[in-house]
Amino acid sequence: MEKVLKPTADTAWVLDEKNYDPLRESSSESRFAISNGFLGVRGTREITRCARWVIPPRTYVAGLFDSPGPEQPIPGLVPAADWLQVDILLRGQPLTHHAGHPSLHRMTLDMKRGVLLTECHFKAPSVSLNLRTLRLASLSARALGLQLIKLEVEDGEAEITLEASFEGLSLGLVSQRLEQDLGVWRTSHSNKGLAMAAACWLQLDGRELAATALGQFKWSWSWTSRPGQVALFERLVAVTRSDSAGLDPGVDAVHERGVASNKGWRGVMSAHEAAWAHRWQCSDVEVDGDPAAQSALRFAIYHMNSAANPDDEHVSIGARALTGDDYRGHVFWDTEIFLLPFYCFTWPEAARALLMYRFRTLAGARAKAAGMGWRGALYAWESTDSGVEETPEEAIGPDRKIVNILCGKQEQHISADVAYAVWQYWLATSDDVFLCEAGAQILFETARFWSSRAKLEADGRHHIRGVIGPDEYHEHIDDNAFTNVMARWNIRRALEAAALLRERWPEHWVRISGDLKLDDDELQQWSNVADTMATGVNAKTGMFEQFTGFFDLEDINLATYAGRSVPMDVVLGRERIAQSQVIKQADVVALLGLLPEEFIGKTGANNFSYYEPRCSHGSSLSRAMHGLVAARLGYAEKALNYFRQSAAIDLADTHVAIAGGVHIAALGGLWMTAVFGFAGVALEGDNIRLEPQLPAGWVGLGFRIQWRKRRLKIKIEQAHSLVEVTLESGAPMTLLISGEGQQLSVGKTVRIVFKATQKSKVNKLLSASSAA
Ligand code: IFM
Repeated sequence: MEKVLKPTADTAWVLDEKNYDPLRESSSESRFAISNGFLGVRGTREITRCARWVIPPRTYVAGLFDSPGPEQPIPGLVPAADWLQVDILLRGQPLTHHAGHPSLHRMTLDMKRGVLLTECHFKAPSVSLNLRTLRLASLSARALGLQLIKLEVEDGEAEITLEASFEGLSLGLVSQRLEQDLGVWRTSHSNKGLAMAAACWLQLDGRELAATALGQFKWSWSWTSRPGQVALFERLVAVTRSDSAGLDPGVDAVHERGVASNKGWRGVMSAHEAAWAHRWQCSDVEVDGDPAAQSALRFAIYHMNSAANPDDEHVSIGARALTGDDYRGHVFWDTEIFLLPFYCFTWPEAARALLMYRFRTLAGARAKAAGMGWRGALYAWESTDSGVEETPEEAIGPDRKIVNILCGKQEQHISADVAYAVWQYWLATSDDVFLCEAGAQILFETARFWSSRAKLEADGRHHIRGVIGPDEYHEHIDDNAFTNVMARWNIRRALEAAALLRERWPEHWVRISGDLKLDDDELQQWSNVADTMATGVNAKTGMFEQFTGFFDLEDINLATYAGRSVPMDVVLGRERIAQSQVIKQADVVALLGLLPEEFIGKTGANNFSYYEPRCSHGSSLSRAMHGLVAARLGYAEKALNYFRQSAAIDLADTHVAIAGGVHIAALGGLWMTAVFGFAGVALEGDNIRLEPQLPAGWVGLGFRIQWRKRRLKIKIEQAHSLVEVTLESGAPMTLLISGEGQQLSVGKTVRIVFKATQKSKVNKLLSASSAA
């Protein structure tokens, strides 16, 4: 066991925290969370679980949503019992961590292996002990959790007791069956089933010790210590969820526990490590020359690989994944816009499952649109398992006053964001089966929504009034450029999909158009709406007005508020900020990030220059999007700054405390900035291109991506402007590097000297002049 309890030696793969600071614990618990997309466990320390939590230990089960009751009607993830509870008693006194205690307290997230390790040294009167622990949520068998503890007596003799238990057995769930090592529960309102089956063992100096006491999910062992003695504790838990009232999840949990017990912890561990090795092989990004950026990317990729489950099409990834309580597990545009790119290019199976979740929640989206008087599908701004809108209508503002939240009604760009992700997935994977069976319907229903939502007015244009764009500081706005241009794009892709289906898969077209009652007249109407959509762009300058009247609002110089410690809406107040050009997060800049082709020539740079200084980055998503766009524009150093600031949100607690979970969208944005920004990977119709522009300190950048059933390994070397590409599997292809087509065939490595493009030269000049 010794070996597995030690972290990977290469520090670029580990996140370490030494000492114990109760004030920082809840942030660390988010950072150090382990997850496999089904089970998520916060990094709460195993022992001394008393009177020290800001947030109780949490084990989340994806999709286990329930509404607690009339006083809290909005559903959220119901935590499962905490299966890691351990008390170690020395002569009846529990071991506890103390702040400032000279004992060693080390917590290490071994990202390479997907395990959380702790190491502590305790010195009690006349006994000293070393304690090492490991926990994992198995990536190879998602129902399984494993906990290992090694207790080594350094010196002294004492009566030791190790008590293992489950805590919170009846919190928020109705128990149906509680046996010694099996629990079956139901959620009170949504009627979902949860089961947990556990097994524990303890070995003393290599011999199994019988438990001295047993209770409901409780095991206890006692012995007398002597120097050099080693106790090894092992706990397996199998967790299952059932969504239908008739299915007993206990049967599966017992089965999974049996399979795992037969394999033993070594078998569970090695299958889990192999699964992580595979994930890293597909998704690692190596940065040469910038260790901080390397660590940030590993952390981001670790959490993204932890967040997804390709085997469950009924769940998606919440804004804090399975790492914290904030937003109650609700799913936002964060998933489609900030995470899907990573999955499309490194784990298409996970991307597909996430999009299938949107397909399976189409009914909720249709109902929302119909309820508001429109046709088609308007996705929930905050979505759980049903697809019904779950955004709370009120919240307590920073001034302790009740604030109305309008996003659930007005932040409608979500429908275009989902459609965008569908199309990107299809372009990246050429998964025609998905397009025919699910994607096309999403495209059609969202296009139908926009075509009924946009209204033709006297100026001959279609307008979308009364929305909120990504910048949530301005409500009830008209013709938000992001929303309208994305809506137009959504409609046009739906028309393209209709034409494709008709031509290539007529039987699917007949089925879908029949089911949706979609005819040529309606397609023509969509086309008219798209062609006459108001976009707020000035045809002469290419400047987008964020929404009608934005340019007339008070222009506030944000530089004068540098160093503030609270968001700008708190500084200025809601009323004033709504009357100003101060924006919460990338809005026109987000449009530039998603649809750069809508910005001709220098207009991308011009729009960026206008909106960037007006952005207060009140959302954790904002800097990531600015980083991506800045990198694409060739402002590599500015982009790197945004990259570092985004990384600091979770790694240095710079946003607001991250006790509520990691900001998974910002983490997705780090990957996008590196791969789409600095490496310049982009989809271009039936092609994929690379346009590297690395920041000065980055000696090299290496990564793998998948594209249309092919695997590519890419290495960029700054010093020689060299790109090395190997097609590792799949059919021959052409890769565009700095605009020139390179032929790739399996096994051959192509080395190309790339030229700084005209665009990047121009932008470097612009970047230099704006810095001056
Ligand atoms: O989706 C975001 C939104 O853009 C800003 N507020 C937080 C949400 C969840 O991350």
